Amino acid sequence: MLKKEVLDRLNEQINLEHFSANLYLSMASWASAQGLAGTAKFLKEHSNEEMEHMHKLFDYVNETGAQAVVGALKTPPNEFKDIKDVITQTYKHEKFITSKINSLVDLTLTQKDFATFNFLQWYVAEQHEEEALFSGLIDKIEIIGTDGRGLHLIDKELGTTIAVG
Ligand code: OFO
Repeated sequence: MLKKEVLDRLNEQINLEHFSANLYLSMASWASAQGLAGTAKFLKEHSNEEMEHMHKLFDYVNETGAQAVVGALKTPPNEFKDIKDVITQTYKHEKFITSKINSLVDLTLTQKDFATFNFLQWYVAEQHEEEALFSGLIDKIEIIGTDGRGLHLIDKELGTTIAVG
């Protein structure tokens, strides 16, 4: 049985993953409106991955016999400066999610909840992959540049980039 502190934080994480899905969906919509079809495809796929992360947590909580809570979501931003701004914000958001996962893992250790600790290892590995992906994309954008041909190349590259997770 889950301890209340752990359950509350798992439910908070469900909400955060759900928000991440909406954030990337909003970014995909912005990209589509700018004519950046590859970027829109990549971000929409990434949004779907976040929904899976949310469902994985949701199922885990319910499997323990506790009740997963689906909470309210704040509206994600829908205006962005340019493609670099989008990917930079994504990287920043993932670093925030990593800090939330890490503190949740820490809580499971202090609460001696080793089953949840074990379950969360998938998220620890996932966050490492996502941070590496987005930081690598920022490096590419900086090398290629975002003027005319550069923007076209980045959009093409994103269209073939597989969302991790
Ligand atoms: Fe973006 O990763 Fe979920 O957890």
